[in-house]
Amino acid sequence: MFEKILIANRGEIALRIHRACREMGIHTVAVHSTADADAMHVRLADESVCIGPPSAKESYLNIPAILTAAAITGADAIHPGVGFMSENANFAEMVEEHGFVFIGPTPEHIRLMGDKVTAKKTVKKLGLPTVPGSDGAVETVEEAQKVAAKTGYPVLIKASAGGGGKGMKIANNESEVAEAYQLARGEARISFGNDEVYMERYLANPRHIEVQLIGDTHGNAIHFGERDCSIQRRHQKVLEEAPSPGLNACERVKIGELAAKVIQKIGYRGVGTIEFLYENGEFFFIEMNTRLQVEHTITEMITGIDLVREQIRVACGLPLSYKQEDISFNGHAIECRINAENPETFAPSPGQIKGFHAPGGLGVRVDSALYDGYHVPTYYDSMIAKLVVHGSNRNECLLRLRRSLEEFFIGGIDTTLPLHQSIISQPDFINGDYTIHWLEHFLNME
Ligand code: MV4
Repeated sequence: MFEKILIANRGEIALRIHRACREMGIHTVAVHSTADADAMHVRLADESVCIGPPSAKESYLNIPAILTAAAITGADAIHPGVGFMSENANFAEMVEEHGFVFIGPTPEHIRLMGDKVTAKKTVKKLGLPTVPGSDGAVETVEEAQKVAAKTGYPVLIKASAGGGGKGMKIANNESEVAEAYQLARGEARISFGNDEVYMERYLANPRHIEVQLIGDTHGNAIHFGERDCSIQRRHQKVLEEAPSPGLNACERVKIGELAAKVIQKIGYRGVGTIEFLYENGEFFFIEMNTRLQVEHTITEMITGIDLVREQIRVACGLPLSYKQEDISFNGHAIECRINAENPETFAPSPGQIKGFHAPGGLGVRVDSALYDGYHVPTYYDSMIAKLVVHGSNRNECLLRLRRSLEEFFIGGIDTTLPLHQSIISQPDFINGDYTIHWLEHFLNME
């Protein structure tokens, strides 16, 4: 096993990784910007290295500084966490070239899935249902019009290098195709430096369902069921739950086994998530994430498994500790992402924390790097805490979540705690009756 891991991240996820390391007897190295010298992830780590000024580009995204920090502290491996370097194939390659282990998939697997056209071709060939549309990249307006006529309207034009909704355009009829096609390419070129696009039938009102997976270097791959991530605003997830209130046990097992077979067949090492849109009882693959995700916590709550521990084990070349038949699903879990934002305008609300009380009790987990007196910096993501609640069924989970949100106190700044109170008291949410558009409709009505 590794003796020392450098955690190339900050905030709650750096703490989450540190905790797994501690329990495994692994020493940790924190890296931080000058703005994060007082951060909790720095305080808890065994050692820390300042890697640059506040801007993420010069610190948490600064590859030479991170590699140097790993070298001078004698780390064996680098954990990229979420965001930042976690899906950067070039970084993964450089980490390995410098003699460290990248705690994640191979650079080849990151590239394969980072390109949405090659990802879709790969999973389709291996048996996953995909959205009807173009067979790969669409090179010209004429080709786009042909594909649209065959697929039927509305169609969606998507960037191959995309994800997160950038470079995505809808065409509702033939007259809209040419313009949507050019706009999508232009946006893709500006955002990603790659203007390749592909096309799909536009699904009007789906749920966003993702399957948690892990593969090891011994040919084993298993799934941990799904999460429903439909409650989102502007492609930012707000609340996630597992299992999805929209699926039955039969659908869950079927999609989980199909997804696990894909990562087993490509020889995938590490944790990963296969994302689907789900509409009218049908699944359609959209993307694969080749990293640990923020919302892995709800899967941990219903399975009782430490996913970061398993991720570190497989990166080290050890076999998975579990077989598929060892995984059982117990109860229900919901995660609320608490952001330092105005709960109505979503304007960022950085500043000093004046009073902090986290909820507790049975089935309640708070992952956060906050403390009383801490100054939330302006430079980074606004997520400051995750409230993760487990119950023996969805109703118990909701009652416990309501109680926990009431108990949670974060003073001195605005947070999205009241937004979560409001979401979980809506009848649609209580009934599990929502899709990817529900939150934005709800916010527009208020
Ligand atoms: C779609 C779709 C409808 N039809 N694909 C948005 C970002 C990228 N991850 C995929 N996205 C979508 N792809 C087809 N064929 C609707 C979305 C979408 C979406 C997907 C997941 C979660 C939130 C979303 C919000 C708006 C649109």
